[in-house]
Amino acid sequence: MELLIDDKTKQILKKAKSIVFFTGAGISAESGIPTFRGKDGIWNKLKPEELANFNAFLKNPKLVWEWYQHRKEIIHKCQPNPAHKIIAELQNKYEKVSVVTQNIDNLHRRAGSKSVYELHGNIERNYCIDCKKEYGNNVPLIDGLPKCDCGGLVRPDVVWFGEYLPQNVFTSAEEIAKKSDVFFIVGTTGIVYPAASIIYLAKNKGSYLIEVNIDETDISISVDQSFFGKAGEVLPQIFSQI
Ligand code: BV8
Ligand code: ZN
Repeated sequence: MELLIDDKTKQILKKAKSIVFFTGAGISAESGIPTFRGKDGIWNKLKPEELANFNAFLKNPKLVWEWYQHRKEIIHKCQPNPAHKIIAELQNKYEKVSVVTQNIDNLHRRAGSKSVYELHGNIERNYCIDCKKEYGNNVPLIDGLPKCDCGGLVRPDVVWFGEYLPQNVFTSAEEIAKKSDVFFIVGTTGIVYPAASIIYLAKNKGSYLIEVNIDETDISISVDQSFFGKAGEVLPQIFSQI
């Protein structure tokens, strides 16, 4: 069923110079990557406290490391979907298109997006917890443990619960959110902070907020326009009318 956009939203999107896409796990769902809190969410089976935090890693580095390798294997079998692709294509249509993502799956970059702010890191990157040496996917395993040349443990370069977000990335993401004409919120429950605070910063600075989600969320009450449907279908339909 063709989605209809009201005139006001259409005019705003036609006139926009800078658009930010704030994305969460839902934008990668149609690529085959499970979300966190949906009905098939990964947190339903596993407790984030047991896996996505530094103490869990120190307690059982092999379990946490293998969980990320498993997630990476799934991601490597997946492709960017039409939602990732249209965002990348819009870079040729608008002066400035930026992506502020909570996702660590690297799919926005694989789709061709250039200006990507990864608030929670990237599963393709790793680093030594002692000497901070950076590794790609070529991490030496000693007795099944990811080990640095210096003997330190190597961890995924992702932000775990209780950890600070990369300050430079977060500050830059806040700056572009403040300057955006339109701020899309795509596929996120908007409950993880401080990432979600960027949504309200954009709103307070006068951006036009458009939510794209299959369900209503805590954010729905604060946006100017919600489109309910799958991101891979809704985003192309929106921009085919602009
Ligand atoms: C911090 C990376 C400061 C790792 C992630 C107690 C102690 C410490 C901190 C806290 C605490 N209590 C609360 C906090 C703050 C905590 C927090 O916000 N917790 C939440 C759960 C309440 N935040 C933190 O800990 C952050 N750090 O606060 O540091 C500090 C420092 C020291 C001491 C105190 C404070 C760090 C948070 C980052 C955690 N890392 N990921 C990994 O991935 O393994 S979070 C994880 O959640 C992912 O990044 C994910 O992106 C993010 C948000 O989830 P969503 O993306 O929204 O995904 P979700 O499944 O929830 O929703 C999917 C949505 O898509 C749904 O709405 C669904 O309807 C929709 N959807 C589904 N399919 C589609 C779709 N939409 C469109 N189309 C579709 N096809
Ligand atoms: Zn090291």
